[in-house]
Amino acid sequence: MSAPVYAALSPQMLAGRLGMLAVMVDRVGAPHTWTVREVGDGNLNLVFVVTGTKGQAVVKQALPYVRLVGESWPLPLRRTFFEYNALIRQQARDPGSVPVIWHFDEGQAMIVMEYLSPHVILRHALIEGRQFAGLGVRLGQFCARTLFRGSDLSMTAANRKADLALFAGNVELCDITENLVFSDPYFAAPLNRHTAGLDGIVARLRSDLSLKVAAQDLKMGFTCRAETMLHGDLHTGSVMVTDSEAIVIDPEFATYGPMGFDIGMLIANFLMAHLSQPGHEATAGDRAGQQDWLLDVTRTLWQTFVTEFSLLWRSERRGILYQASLYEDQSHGLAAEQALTGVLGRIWQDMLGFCGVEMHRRILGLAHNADFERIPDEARRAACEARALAMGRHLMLGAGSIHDIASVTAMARRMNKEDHL
Ligand code: SR1
Ligand code: MG
Repeated sequence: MSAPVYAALSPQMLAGRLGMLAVMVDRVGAPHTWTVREVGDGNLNLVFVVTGTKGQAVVKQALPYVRLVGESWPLPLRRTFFEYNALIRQQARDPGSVPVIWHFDEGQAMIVMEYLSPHVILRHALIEGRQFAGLGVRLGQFCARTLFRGSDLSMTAANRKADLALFAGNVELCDITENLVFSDPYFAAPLNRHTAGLDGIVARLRSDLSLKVAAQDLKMGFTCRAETMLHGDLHTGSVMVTDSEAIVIDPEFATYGPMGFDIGMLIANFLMAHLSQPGHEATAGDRAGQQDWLLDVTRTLWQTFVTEFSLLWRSERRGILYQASLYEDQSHGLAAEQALTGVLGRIWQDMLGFCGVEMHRRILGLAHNADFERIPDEARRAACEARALAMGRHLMLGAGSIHDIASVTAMARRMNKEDHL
C-alpha cells in the first residue's frame, strides 16, 4: 500500500492520522481520549500538543509555505528531513540537549516528539523577567559539543563528507538566512519593516558602505566556510527551559557553516533581551537586576563555550584536522595549544560579526523578535532598538579591536546610557 499523500493536519485530523501509531497509544493513550491544540507561534510550521489519558506529545508538521507570509512564499516540506537529521545528531553529540523523537514521517513532513513540561520558551520567560540558574553553562556546553563534534576536528572524513553532502540539500532554508540575515537589512527590501522613529538611524546604516561590505564578508563566511553542522537558527525562541534544564528545539535551518555562527546568533539574542528590558519596566529601573543577569548569562555562555571546546580539543581531537600525530605524539603539545588559541580567536571574531548582523536583521528585516515587539510604546521601543542597531554596527565593524567578552558586556551597559535615535 502506498503512503498517504501529504496533507496539512488540523486538530480534528490528528486522531485519525496518528491513532494507529503504537508509540502514541502507548505514551499518550487511546486516540478517542485525545484532545489536541495547535500551539505553533513560529514563522514556519504547525505545532500540535496532543493530550491523552497516559501523557502528552508534540506533533510538528511543516507547511508547504512560510506560515508568517502565506502561500505566496512556497517552502519545501523536506526541511523536516533536515530538522530530523539535525536533532538525532545533536542528541548524539550532546545527550539530553534536544527533545526525544518518537516518530518521524518524511512524507507527511512530521516529527512526533516528547512534550516538554513544565518547560517554557526562553524568550517569553526573559521578557517576563524570569531567571534560570545554569542557563549560560548549559547553552555554552551545547554550542561547544555540537560545533566541535560536528566538525573535521572530531568526525571521520567519510562521515563528515557524507553529512556535508546531506545538509547541502537544505537549500531553501539557507537561502532564507542568506537573504533575510545578511542582505535585506542593508537595503529597503520589500518584506522589511521597522519601528516608526528609526528612520534616521536606518538611513544612516543603509548608507554605511563599510557596514554593507562587512555584512557581505560575513555572508561569504556563512556560504563558503563549511566548518561544522550548525543549528542554523539558534535564538532564545529555540530554547525551552525549566529551573534546571535548557532544551534546544527547531534545527530546521541546519547546515554546514562557520563555527561562530550559532553562538553569535545566540549571544545577539541575549544582548537584545538585555537592551529591550527598559521597554518592559513598570517603574523606572525595575529591570536593572534582569539586565545584569542577562549580561552574566552572556559572559558565562561564552566562557563555558571556550572551556568546553578546549576540553574537547584536548580529549577528543580525533578528526582530520590538527591530528595528535602531528602534535602531542611528537611531544609538541604546546603547538596544539597554540593552534587551539588560534582557532578560538577566529571563532571569536566570527562570533562578533554574526552577533552584529543578527541584531540588525531582527529590527530591520522581516522576522522581528518579541523582546522588542512586545514593547507597546513605540517611542520606547525605538529607543531600545536604536541602541541594539548601534551595538550591532560596533560589533561588525570593530570586531578586530574587541578582545574579550567583558568588552562586549561593557559595551551593552554603555549603550543603555546612550541615545542613538
Ligand atoms: C521566513 S522565516 C523568517 C525567520 O524565521 C525563522 O525562525 C528564522 O529565524 C528565519 O530567519
Ligand atoms: Mg524556528
